[in-house]
Formats: sequence, structure tokens, C-alpha cells
Amino acid sequence: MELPRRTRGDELLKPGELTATRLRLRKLAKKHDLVTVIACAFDHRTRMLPFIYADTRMAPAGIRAIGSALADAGFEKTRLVLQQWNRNFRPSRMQLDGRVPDMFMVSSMGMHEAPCRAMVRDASRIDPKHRPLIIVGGSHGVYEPFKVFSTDPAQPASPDVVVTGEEYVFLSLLEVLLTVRAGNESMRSAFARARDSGALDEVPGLVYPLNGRNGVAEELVDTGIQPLVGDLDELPHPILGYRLLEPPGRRATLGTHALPADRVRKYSPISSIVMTFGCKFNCPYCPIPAYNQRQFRTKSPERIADEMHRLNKEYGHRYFFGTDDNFFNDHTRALDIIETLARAEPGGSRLGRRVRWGTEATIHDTLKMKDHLDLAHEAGCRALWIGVEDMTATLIKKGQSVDKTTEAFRRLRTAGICPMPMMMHHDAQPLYTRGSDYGLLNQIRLLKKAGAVSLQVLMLVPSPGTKLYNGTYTSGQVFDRVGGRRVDPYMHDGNYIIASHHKHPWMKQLNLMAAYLYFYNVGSLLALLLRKKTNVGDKPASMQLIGIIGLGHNIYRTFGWACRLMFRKIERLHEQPASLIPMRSIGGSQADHDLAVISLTVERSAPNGQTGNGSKRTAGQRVEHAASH
Ligand code: B12
Ligand code: SF4
Repeated sequence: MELPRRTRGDELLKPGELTATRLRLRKLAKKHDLVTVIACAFDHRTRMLPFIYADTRMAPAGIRAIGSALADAGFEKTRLVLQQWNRNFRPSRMQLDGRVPDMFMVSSMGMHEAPCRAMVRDASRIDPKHRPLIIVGGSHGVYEPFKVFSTDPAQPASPDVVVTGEEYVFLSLLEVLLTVRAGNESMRSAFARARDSGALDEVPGLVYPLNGRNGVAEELVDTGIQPLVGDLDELPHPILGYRLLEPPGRRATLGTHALPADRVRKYSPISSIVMTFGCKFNCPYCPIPAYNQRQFRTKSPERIADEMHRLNKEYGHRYFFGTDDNFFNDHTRALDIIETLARAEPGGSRLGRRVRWGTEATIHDTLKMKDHLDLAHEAGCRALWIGVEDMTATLIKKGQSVDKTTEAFRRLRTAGICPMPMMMHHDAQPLYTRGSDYGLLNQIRLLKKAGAVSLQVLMLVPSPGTKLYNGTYTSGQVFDRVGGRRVDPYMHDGNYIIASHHKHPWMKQLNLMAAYLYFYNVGSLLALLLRKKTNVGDKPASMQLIGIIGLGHNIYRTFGWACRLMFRKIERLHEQPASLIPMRSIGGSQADHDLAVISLTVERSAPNGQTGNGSKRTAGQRVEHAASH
């Protein structure tokens, strides 16, 4: 099941609404001296190809965006802690500006659920007199907010609220809280009063618990699907968030000062940058179109140029990664952006010469833009991550084929842009086929020939918020335990075989290794080093080196799992994960984020320390597959 859409015509905020909220908050901020710590949850067990470098060397945009929004409103006493860099950080020991923070927030993706919940638990140990208001946000909160609430009376720690939306939702929540907050009342107490008065129900995009006697949530109230900001120029400038980063270290506590501006680039040499959101395709394993409520949202070309220029000037950033879902989705707007970036001379020198950027696109749209790829190169574009998934379009059709992929890759290479294919492996695809292009290795050979510079191969795994989610579970495809070992959230990254109807799922695990080994190996590295330089310079050789090192991590982490799949018993799930705590909308009807609920029987028996409650779902479950972006 996908996230529901708001009423047609009401998906986007009115123009100027986010800007007006920011201005109102600036006025309110003068009366409130808030200290905030935001942590980015990161499970180090996910460190593998194809994410091995970007996962830690690119400070995530989500947490920075919320930090920027706070700083923009006037709350400069904010610190952003990345578990990627500070794995020993303990929220129970945090102090900033000599105080326990007023708010502690966690940003988390689904696969980082374990450290996210651990941080919430740890923060809840703070003496209730000083305990900060605890907020969880990020993509995990967007798709499965119920998963971060505890159902275990022995460990009842849960966040006070989950934000299921973007900056606007968070700032609206803050505005409500600061409006009711009296003097230097704690934020938790202001939150409780706002909740009890019904003021939170005016803010779509929240899920908050109503606690029972044992401290465990008895019910979750869902205020609905967020409205989206349509004009991304209304977002606070990303320059602000980088000033708030906690320096990397091994301590459990926070440093006195944030990471100095001149050291940001050392730890985050790549800067992710929001340019557009949304995609016109409708792949059944992808939650993105529904998340964006079928809208395509962009920043103006001038704003993008300004962000790149200022980030380059202030922090020295030269490499940018667009967080686009499909950058070329709207050809006119994409052309506008690349024309502006190619021409822009902020600060008196050509931006296209100072910065290098990459982003995501589809084969179909890359070919539509084929006459403008030289211009894209002039604008600084040097790499495109392309969701090819399956060159024969057997798995999914989105305008790709062997010929089209080959043509797109050749044109990109000629223009000096690296094609970075993202592939999906699935049950029906053999490792190798004779006389056809269907096999995984056959396709990788074609990609190599066509000039692919890097490779991503992920197995289709359930992904919340997608059309396929429900069926994957109900068909018994998803593993619960293998040889008694539970499939944990960190394994939902597409690198582990955790859902398969194949007779020998271990073969699928080995196929992934074989695919990477076929692409990344010393022979290919040497061949690239000896070959004469092409339009993409030495990038293919550098990617080979990263790939060879990364592959070591994949083998180390997943080989044992392959053996387990080979020899041990596989126990399967037949129902999708659902909230064990009853959820309701503010009007009492089905909650928008409780997508699984069609019929349920509540059975309040809390399983030990596990997410969820004892509700039994019998129908309408969703299952997801989403391995790719
Ligand atoms: C860039 C990116 C990556 C980069 C991340 C690098 C980095 N360090 O930043 C790389 C390539 C490494 C990556 C890898 C993976 N990714 Co990825 N990635 C993205 C992508 C394209 C952009 C993320 C981003 O920066 N967005 C821009 C920011 C501004 O938006 P945001 O993160 O959503 O944050 C906003 C809100 O969520 C909210 N928010 C965020 N944090 C907080 C915190 C609080 C307290 C509050 C109140 C609000 C809040 O406010 C923010 C501002 O609007 C998204 C898709 C997308 N378009 O968002 C997928 C996405 C995040 N990835 C996803 C997945 C699944 C993965 C992988 C598992 C691979 C896979 N199977 O697809 C791996 C995991 C790797 C790992 N070890 O973590 C999923 C996550 C789904 C989920 N349920 O959590 C997404 C959403 C794509 C999808 N399927 O829809 N990814
Ligand atoms: S997988 Fe890619 S092309 Fe398909 S809907 Fe998602 S973002 Fe669009």
C-alpha cells in the first residue's frame, strides 16, 4: 500500500505559506532560548557496496535541513550529531551550552531503526525534571511511524511525537508549542498541554502517542498526510545546517564547539543538495511518486546556483549530489537548470568550472535530453545514477531496453558524464543465460561494454509505502528468521536476501557477490589504468578501486548469511509489519499511516522489547519491494 494522497488540489501548500511560517517563528524565537540536539541514526552494519563511500562522507541532507530550519528561525543553539561520525554518542550524557537540551530529535531511515530506538531509550533515561521533548523524523517516520513506539512495559521509552513530513510540518509543530509555552516551561510540558488542548491536531504530519498506565502507548493519533511545499525556494538555505555539525570523535558527550567551517569539507567532501523532488513513473516497488503525492517540485535555477556557490565559498565544497528522484523528469525545467548553471558566474568566476555534480535520472529521460548533455557537462554534471533495473524490461518497463541503455551510456560518456547504472536482481533472473540478455552477468557485460563507470546491484526487498509491499508478505516471500536468526531492519538494504520464493535463495546471495566481482576486479582496474584516457578521465579506475575495497565488506558481511540460507531453516512471514498499537486519525477513522489496517483484532500482549503491539492484522496487508531509488 502506498501513502494516501491529500484531496486533489490540496497536496501543496499555498505559495508563501512556508515563508510566512518562518517569519512568524523568527518573532517567536526572540522570547525562547531553546537548545536542541538532533542525531542521525546510523547502523554501521549497513556499511557495504554500493553505498560504502557516500554513506559516511556526505552529511545527510535531511538532518541538515531540519538544523537549517531551526537556525533560520533564530535557534542557533542546535547541534547535529551524525552516528556515522560519532558512534559512541550517548543522548543521556549530552549537554549543550551547559544545559540538557530542550529538544532531542532523531532522523532515521528504516534500516537504521535499531540505533534510532536505542537513542530514544537512552534519552528517556534523563531525569524527568530535565528530560527533553523527544521527536523522531526522517524517512522511517514518514513510512512506518508506529515502528519507533515501544510496546514493552519493561522498556516503555518512546518518542513524544513522530514527524511524518518535511520542514513545514516540523516548523508548524514548533510554532504551536512556542505559542502555548509559558515563560521557561519545559518543552515537554508545553507539548503535553498542546496535545491535550487539541492544538496538535491542526498540524497534519504528526503521530503522537496517548500513554496508558504502564507508560506504554495505548493509542497513536495520526494527524494525517502532510501538505508539501511546492516552491522549493521557500526552504531555508542549506548553508546554515553545516555550521551545526558535531565534530567526529569517540566521545559519548558533545564537544564545546561545532565543526569549524574550514573542516567541513574534510569530513563531508560531498554535499547533497535538494534540486527537485518527484518522478512521473509509477514503478510498483517504489514509494517516491506516492510520497510526493504525484507532484514534481523544483527549486529555481538561480537558487540552485546560489546554493552551490555559497556552499563552495563558505565550506569549499566542490562535489555535489542532487537528491533528485529523476532529475530529467521535466525536460524544460531540467534544461533551465543546466543552462543557468552553465552560464552562472557568481563571485566573478564560472560556476560550472568550480563545481562538479551528479544526480539520479532514468534512461528514458536521459535520451530525451541527449542533445543537451554537453551543456549539462558545462554546467558541472559529471555523473548520472540511472535506474536501469533490468535492461530487458522484463521486471519493469520504464522506457529502457538494451539498445536504449547502450545509446544513453555512449552519449553520456561522449559528453564526459559517467553513467552509473543501478540494477535490481530478482527471483526470476538467472545469473547467466545462453543466447539472451536476461541473465545478471549478461547484463553487466553489456553495461561494461556500454561504458558503465560504477555498478549497483540490489535484490528486490520489501519497501514500505509501495504497491507491492503487501503482496510480498502475504505470499510468504519475506523471511522472518533463518536458522533462528531474526531478519533485522539493517538487513533491509537490498544487500541481503531476505525475501525470495527461489528454491535456493543462497544462490541469489552468491549471485550478488558474483555480479560485483565480475564488475569490480583487479583485471578491470589494470585494464582501465593501461587504456588511453577517455572523456571521463580517471574516474572509472577510481571507482574500480573503491569497488574492490567495498566488495571486501560485502563478502565479509553477507557470506555467512549465504551459508545460513544454504543450510538452515527459513521461517517466513505471512503478514506485513503493522502497528501493534491501535492507530486512529484525529476524527477517529483509520489513520493515514496505518496502511495495513483493514480489519484488525486488538490483542494487547506486548512481545519482549519488539516494535509493535499485539494487534492482529488479518487483511489488507501491504508488502513492499524497493531496492532502488
Ligand atoms: C541520497 C540518498 C541516499 C544516499 C545517502 C547518503 C547520505 N549520507 O545522505 C545513499 C546513496 C548512501 C543512500 C543509500 C540508501 N538508501 Co537512500 N536515498 C537517498 C535519497 C535519494 C535522498 C535523501 C535526501 O537527502 N533527501 C533530501 C532530504 C532533505 O529529505 P529527507 O532525507 O527525506 O528529509 C526530510 C524529511 O524526511 C524530514 N526529516 C528528516 N530527518 C528528520 C528528523 C526530524 C527530527 C524531523 C522532525 C524531520 C526530519 O525533513 C527533511 C527535510 O524535508 C532518498 C530519496 C529522497 N528523494 O528523499 C533515498 C532514501 C532515503 N533511501 C532509501 C533507501 C532504502 C536506501 C538504501 C537502503 C538503498 C536502497 N535499498 O534503496 C541505502 C541505505 C544505505 C545506508 N547505509 O544508509 C529510502 C529510505 C526508505 C525508508 N523507509 O527509510 C529512500 C527514502 C528512497 C525510497 N525508497 O523512497 N541513499
Ligand atoms: S524507481 Fe525511479 S523511475 Fe521508478 S518511480 Fe521510483 S524514482 Fe521513478
